[in-house]
This record gives sequence, C-alpha cells and structure tokens, in this order.
Amino acid sequence: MVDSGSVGAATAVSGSVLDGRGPKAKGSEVDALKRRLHRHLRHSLGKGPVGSTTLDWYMALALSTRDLMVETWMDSSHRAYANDAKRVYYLSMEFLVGRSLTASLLATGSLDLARQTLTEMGLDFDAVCDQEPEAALGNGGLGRLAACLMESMATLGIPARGYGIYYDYGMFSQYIDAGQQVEMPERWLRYGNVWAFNRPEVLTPVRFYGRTEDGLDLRGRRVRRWLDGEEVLAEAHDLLVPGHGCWTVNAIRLWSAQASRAFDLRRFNQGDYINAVAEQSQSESLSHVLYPDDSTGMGKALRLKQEYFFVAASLADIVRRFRTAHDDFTKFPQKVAIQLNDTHPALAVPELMRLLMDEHGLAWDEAWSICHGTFSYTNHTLLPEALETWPVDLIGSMLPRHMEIIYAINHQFLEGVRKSAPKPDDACVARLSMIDEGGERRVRMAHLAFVGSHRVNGVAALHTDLMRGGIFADLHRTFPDRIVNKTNGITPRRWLQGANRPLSALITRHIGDRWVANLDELRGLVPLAEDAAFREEFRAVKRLNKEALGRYVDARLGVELDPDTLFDVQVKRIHEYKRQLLNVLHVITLYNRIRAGRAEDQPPRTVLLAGKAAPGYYMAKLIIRLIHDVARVINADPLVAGRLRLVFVPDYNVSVAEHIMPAADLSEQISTAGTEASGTGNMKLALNGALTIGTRDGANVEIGDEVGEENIFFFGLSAERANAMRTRGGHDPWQYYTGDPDLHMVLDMIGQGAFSPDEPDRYRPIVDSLTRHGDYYLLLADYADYVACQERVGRAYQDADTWSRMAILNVARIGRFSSDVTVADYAADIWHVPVQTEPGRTG
Ligand code: 26V
Repeated sequence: MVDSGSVGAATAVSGSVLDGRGPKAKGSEVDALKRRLHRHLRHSLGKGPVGSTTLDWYMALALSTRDLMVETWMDSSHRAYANDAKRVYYLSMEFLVGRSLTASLLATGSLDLARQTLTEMGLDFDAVCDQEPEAALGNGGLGRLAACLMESMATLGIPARGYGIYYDYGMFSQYIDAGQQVEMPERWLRYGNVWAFNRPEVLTPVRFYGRTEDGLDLRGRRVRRWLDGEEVLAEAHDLLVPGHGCWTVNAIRLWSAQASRAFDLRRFNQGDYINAVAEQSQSESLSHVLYPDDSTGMGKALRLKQEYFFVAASLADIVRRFRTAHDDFTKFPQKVAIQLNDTHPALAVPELMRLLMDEHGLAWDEAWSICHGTFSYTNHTLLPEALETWPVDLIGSMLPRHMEIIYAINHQFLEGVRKSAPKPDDACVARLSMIDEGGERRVRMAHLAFVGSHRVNGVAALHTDLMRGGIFADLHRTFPDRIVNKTNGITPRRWLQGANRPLSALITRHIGDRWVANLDELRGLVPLAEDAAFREEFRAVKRLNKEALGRYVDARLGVELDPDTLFDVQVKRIHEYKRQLLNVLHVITLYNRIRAGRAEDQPPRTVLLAGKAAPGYYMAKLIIRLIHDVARVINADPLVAGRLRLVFVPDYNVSVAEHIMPAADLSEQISTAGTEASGTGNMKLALNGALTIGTRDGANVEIGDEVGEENIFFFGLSAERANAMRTRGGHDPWQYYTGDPDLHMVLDMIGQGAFSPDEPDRYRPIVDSLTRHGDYYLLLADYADYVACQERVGRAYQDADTWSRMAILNVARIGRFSSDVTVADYAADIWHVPVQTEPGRTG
C-alpha cells in the first residue's frame, strides 16, 4: 500500500527514488541549499529572514534553481555553436508553459532536496510553490503543445529555440459571477519574472507601413527598397527550458515591443511632448495582450501587427546567428529548420524572401529554394472559421513589400500549376490561389505557409487524412509528398512525474524509473494489471488523488467532492464542436433517470467541467451559464443527493489541470468526429489512469489502437458519416427530438426554464440551435449512443477490478504519446537533426 494520509506524505517517502539522485538528501546538501536561499534572499531580493514573505521564499528558491540551469544553458549554446550544429527554431504566437518551479526542480533532480530543506526551515513547500504566477501565454492546445515540444527538444538534446511574444497580459482569468463567465486581465509580471532573462540590449527594429521603390544596391544591382513608415523595437526575454536530467537547457526567446528611439527623437523635436509619449506607449502596446482564439480576433489589425512583429524580430535573430558562422547562405537550410506553429507566423515566408533578396542580394530562385528548404508548417485545425485570412488591403498598407512578395510567390506557384499535367481548370486554380477573390480580396495564410514549406503536418493520423482529402485536397494533389502526420504528444515529466507524485512513485517502485525518459517503459505495467495487490495499490493512489482534488476544490469553491463517486471529467476550452453541451444533456438524462428509479445499476457520479469561453463567443458563454444553472438544481435536489453532482471548476489553466488530471476516473473526449484535430488532454488523462469515453476523432482513434478497443469507450458517428450527414442533408434533428422520450424531456426542461425559472427563455437559443437550426455539431444524432455508452461506463465502474485492470492497461500502453516520440519523429522526418535518446548520457 502507498502511504495513506496526504499526497505529500507519499511523495516524501518515495519521491527521492524518482529524482534518480539517491535517497533522502544529505545534511550537507540541505545546508548548502539553505545558504543559497539565504544568499538570494539577501543579495537578490534585499531582504533578511525576518519579515520575509512566502513570496520572497518562492523567489529565493526559484533563483537558486535557475542558478542550477544557467551553466548547462551556456554549455548547450556553446556546444551547438562549436559544432556548428543544425538548430531548430519553433515559431509560435503561444507558449502555454504554466508554472516553472516544480518542473525545474524535477529537471535538476532537486525537488526532494528543496521540499526537505524548506520543511526544515519551517516553511510550507507547497504554499511556496503556489506563489508562482501562471505563465499563461497561450489559449489552449496549440500553446500547450508548443511548451511540451520545447521540453522534449531539450530532453532529446536538440539545439532548439522557441520564438514568441512576451505578453504583459496572457490568457484572461475566468471568474464566475452568478453562473456567468467574467474575464479579468491577469498581470502575471506584477512581481517580475524570475525565469526570464531580460535582454534590453538585444533590440531588433521592426518596420511597419511605409512604401516601396526600386533602387540600386552597393554593387549597382537593382533592388526593391522598403522605406519610411514607422519602426518598433523588439526587446528579447529568454525563458529557460531544461530537458529531463538537465543535460540540455534551451531557451524560448519572447519579444516585447519598445518604442523606437529614432521615432521618439523626431516626435520630441517637434515639441509635442505629451502626444509623443502617448504615441510611444501606443507602439509599445503591441505586445500587451494575447488574443483569445475566437473569430472576433480575426481581422484585427493589431493581431496582424503582432504576427509580423515577432516574425521579423525572430528571423533577424536567426539570420544574425547564422551569419556569425557563415559568409553566404548556401548552407542555410542545412543549418536552420524553422517550424511554423499554425499559420500565425506564416509571414515568415515572405519575410525571409525579403531579407535574402532585398538585404542580402540573392536572386529569387536561390532565395525561394532556401525558404522552401527551411520552413515547415503545422496545421492545428480544420474548422473553416479558424483558418486565417487577411485582407489584401490591410497587408498591402501595413507590409507593402510583403504583399508584393506574396503576389510574386503566388504568381510563380500558379504558373507552375498551370503548366503541370493534368491541366487544372480555372476553378481549381482559383481554389489553389493564395488570394481568395470571392468578395473582399484576402490572403489565405494556410496556402502561403503550405507553398513555402517542404513539409506540412497534421497533428493526428485522422486529422492528417482529413487535411489530404478536405481543405488541402487541391494542394495535396499538387504536392502529394508534402503532407505528413506527426501525432501530438505530452511531456511525461510535467504530466505524470510532476503532476501525479503518488502514481509516479507507485510505478517506479514496480518497474523502475526509466519510464521518465522513455515512456514506453510503462509497458512493464501490463502484467501487473493481472496482479490483484497491484490493482489495489493503483486504486489507493487514485483515491488519494481524488481526495487531494477534493481538498483543492473545497478550498477554492467551498464545494465538497465525494471521492467514492466516479469522477467524470471534461476539461478543455468551451466550444460547440467539443460538445460540452452533449455532456450536460447526459447529466440531465441521468438526473431524470435517478429520480425515476431508472438508474439503479449506475454508480454515484461527480461530473466535473472546466474551461474558458472566448470573450465574444455567445453560445459558449451561454453553455457555461447552463452548466451552473443545472448544477444549482441538481446539487440541491435531495432525491439525487449522493448519487449525482455537477461541478464547474473556474479558471481552468495548466496548474488547475495538474490538479485535475490525476484525480479523473473518466475522460470525456466527445467532439463531433472530424472536428478535433488531435486533443492532448485525452493523452494526459489516460496517462493518469482515466478511461476515455469518446468519439473516433483526433488522437482518440490512435489512443484506441494503442490501449485496445476493449479498454476504451467509443460511441457515435464516424468522421465520414458525420460529414456525409451534414453535407448531404441526412440529418433531421427534429426526428431525434420527437423520437426519443429521454431526449425530448431533457430539451423541454432546458427550453422551458426548468433550470432558469426566473427567466424561462434563457436557454431557448441553445434548444433552437439543436432542434431548429440544424444542430451543426450533430449532438442529437449522437445522443442515444452516448447515453447508452455512459451506461456501459457506469456498469464497468461498478466492478472495481475490471475498471482498474482497464485503467492500468491504459497507463501501460499510452507511452507512444510522449512528446519525446513526437519530437523524435519531427527531428527525423522534417528537421533532419540528430537526437540523443539514451537517458543518463553525460552531454
Ligand atoms: C485561432 C485564433 C484565431 C484568432 C485569434 C487568436 C487565435 C488563436 C488560436 C487559434 C487556433 C487555435 C487552434 C488550436 O488550438 N488547435 C488545437 O491544437 C491542439 C494541438 O495541436 C490540438 O490538440 C487540438 O485538437 C486543436 O484544437
């Protein structure tokens, strides 16, 4: 049995094994850490131990931990430089890193030492860690993937650097006021950022607007010049990313906007001091805020400015670094791989063309072949409304030279296509074009990124197939080898070793700790699924984690969770395609059945939901409100007390996820098939021993292949059927509504105000969207199968041995969803860089 009592107790006993640095820390190590903490408290923070706050101790511990990584960082950079190694650059508008202290302590093998030392000093280690603000520089999946991939690149010893934006305001905080989401800005840099090395001396000018003209370069050759306009400076901030074991430390370089001095002087000389300062702060506002991923963000000039700002600063940096070792650009693609995380950095294509031609005098063909060899692009969504396009007029005025280059790229591309066999018709050429001519002319960023890259990847096998057959079908016919699949992954360090100490300890006790660096080692658990004593230990760990989540939720919400109930978890951004509403329909169905005595074979459940809605997304916000209204009614009904509870956990973010994942029994992955590119929460939950109820969508399909059909609960329409139903009008939602008494009752309750008696019509728009407006995401078509599948889930849960056998097999067979595997695949197939897979190497 695992130590009972607190999570901390279990961790203290077995955690040291996990760190691989021997058992309980020696007294000398503890003393040394105490000295380092006191030195930072005094010399870095200007405080003495008397009157120092928990925040001060957090800072001192973070600084001490950072010290352990800096040497390796320098070594890693020097090594790459000395070997003239190929570098990977990951360009992303978002890096959803979350907190760094525990991750850094784990990477440097000093987590137990730190816990022990602080405890000896009379400090509450968890409370100290809890002081760290969340680095929420991303919206969700795409940003979190960037963080996982960066960690795995460091773990695999790849000389890599991330590039992005140092937002003053990352993702908003979500408050719930009377059941409704309220967004609040979060000043995460209020107390500075211990993890960032600010580089006020690394300033890169970035130009906007202005005009172009022909000119002659120093050698008398004709060049295109981009003149005038305004200039903003990009200042660098480096976040360290230690790999497992801290053998390699890479950086994410994030840019913040600074007003340009040249621009200052001109304005100030005109004597208009106040307006000049105001304009200055306006240009600095460029990096103020992360855009939430809703369609209201589309087409906003400031967003386009952000995209070019970080692309231009990053490419200048990359070219500068390359030039320190090379006199010409012939070897550029051999030494530089640039991964575009979605189309947000797609302007990198024309920007590199501009730098090579206009600044370095290369001819078009040579510049184009360098670009093509350097770039690759990851697509993260098939939803048409999320595919980026920008008005030609906007790009033309903000980035006149880039618009010229985009036209030229498009011209060359379409000329090539027209000459190819079989000759495409005009409609096909129009579909292939980078310019959408239907209505206001717009640049299709996905086409630009696609044509400018040697590889384009989807993020799960199904998603990649749908790319080939759907939105990219014409491009795929033109370049049949370009689209490849790179199924997403998650880092086992954060999502198992860090987030779930009790399970980590249990696993390590039975199969050793090599799984931390090679997640496939978890296969060693397969035989243990048949071991009754192990199953009992496994259940005890899950129970411990459920209790811990209970304490966390109680402290934050004042809501008590019963660890003896099935924890049914859906945590992700709120979006219609992810179908949280379908989950609610099931909850209400179960509620009605329990009240009617029709759910006697079902275990008690706690349904947990968490996630943010984009501020301008009306339906998503209404769904959050519905969840709260339904929760209020159900949770107060004595007839279902102890049998069913619905809880919404506010302000979902990486740290909240780290609390929830280990405690889940059931993972809800119920998007309409064909809509969720991959999902990564599905992987996190399975790795933490939850069973999945899901559609055959995104990476769920591959998770099913790995864990076995008998260990996952699939339901609903296939992507193919769903698509056919939608496009060929085979979906009659009204028929489902009238034909299914359970569904009929649920929809009537919602629509007639059973959960909103003060405003009976509150949820009319939701019911109408399902019954009258086509039910675009096919909730009603999947409802009956979902409810039936949930019944099977409930019955399986009633048999504790069956359930834990299945859960153990999920953990044991989920290893290929480590982001180490994903990164190794990118490295071999797209970047062409070597990786070091052997743990414990000496660097
Ligand atoms: C779109 C927009 C539109 C305008 C303003 C800002 C903004 C920011 C992000 C996005 C697109 C988000 C796409 C995304 O997060 N996709 C998710 O990527 C995950 C990692 O590949 C994947 O697991 C999820 O299935 C996919 O939804």
